[in-house]
Amino acid sequence: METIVKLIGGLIPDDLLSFLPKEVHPATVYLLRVALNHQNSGYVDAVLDFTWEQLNTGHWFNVPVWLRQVYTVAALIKVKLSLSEMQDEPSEETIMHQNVMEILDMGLLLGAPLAAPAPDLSDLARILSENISKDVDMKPLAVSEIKRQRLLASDISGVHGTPVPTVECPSLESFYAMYFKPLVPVKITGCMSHWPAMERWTDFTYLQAKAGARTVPVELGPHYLHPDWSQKLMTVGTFIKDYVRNPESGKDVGYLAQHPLFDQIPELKDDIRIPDYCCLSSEDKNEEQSEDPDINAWFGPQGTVTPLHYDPKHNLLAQVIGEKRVLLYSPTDSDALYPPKSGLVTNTAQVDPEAPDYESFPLYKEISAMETVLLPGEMLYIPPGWWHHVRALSTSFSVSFWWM
Ligand SMILES: O=C(O)CCC(=O)C(=O)O
Repeated sequence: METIVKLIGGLIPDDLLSFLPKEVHPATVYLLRVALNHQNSGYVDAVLDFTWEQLNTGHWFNVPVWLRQVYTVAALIKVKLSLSEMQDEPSEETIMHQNVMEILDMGLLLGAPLAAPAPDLSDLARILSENISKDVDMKPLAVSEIKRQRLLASDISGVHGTPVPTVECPSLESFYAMYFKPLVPVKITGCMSHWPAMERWTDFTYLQAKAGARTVPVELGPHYLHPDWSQKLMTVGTFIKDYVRNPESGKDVGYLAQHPLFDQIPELKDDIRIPDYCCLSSEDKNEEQSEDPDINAWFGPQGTVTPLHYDPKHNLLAQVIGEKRVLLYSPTDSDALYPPKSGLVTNTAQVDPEAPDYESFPLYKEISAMETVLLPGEMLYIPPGWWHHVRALSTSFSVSFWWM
């Protein structure tokens, strides 16, 4: 216990207020100063709560970075105070470790990095996680388990499509000329065998050790358009135990969907490889201008569904564990998919290809889909603007790479 307090405490300097951005409100500085001087968590909780409210009002896109930095500083102060409480109450060790882990993860999810030499929350989280995840019983996911519970694409109701073309690990030049430039979807095989994740992630003991104690947002319910859909924060360990391992236990379908897990837990990034194709660009960019792709994790049991939608970026959806059925529609068919004209989800079709309502959406009868089943080790190139509908046929872990 003392080691954790020393290891983490030693990385958090005393002058945390000096990392606050200049835009911070003086009342916030006052509350944080009182919290530090009087070792009083109540004051920092107040700052975390009202900053949380501000961060969750309006579009995330419009939230200023400085406000997120205020959240990070408050999270660090909360961690510092919790560590000194831990010293006074050694009997509560395990609960306190988990509490500190949660504060760090909330800081990583909502906050923003501070200028050096401020401590990096992901370093603190890694050190703590290495010390608290080991004692949970988590068996490997046997390949036979995946096979047993697998659904066949032909069993899915609704429409089916013509096969998406498949190529084996094309050269950059041929991928560019045949698919990237003309914006043609393609399934790419044989390009992921060198990813350590292909082996490591089939072992849930491994995922538990690396990520079990980490808090992540999980989507609950049939899919994000459904009225019963919600989101809940939980640890990866709880998610695996209650939603991935035992999905039949009567709870909602749980999906760790579109989550930047590899930014939150950089150790897991060592298990994947950014595909070379992500260096291609449709715009004239030199090497310095090209950015790393946005990398997201999609992890869940059989039956997760991502409704028919499109994204504005190039996408490689890489399948690590299990199988997914993907339906694709061309951007030229957009009208026949009836996306709402206004609101938050104008990139999502009203048509459900698994239960099409031809009366309400008659133009949908006129168009046809492309279809593929992604197997472990396969990647699907989805060009910008192409509509896609995704259903997991088994327990599944995919990684998407979005880039411009
Ligand atoms: O795998 C999924 O469920 C959806 C993936 C997706 O929509 C994407 O990568 O853009």
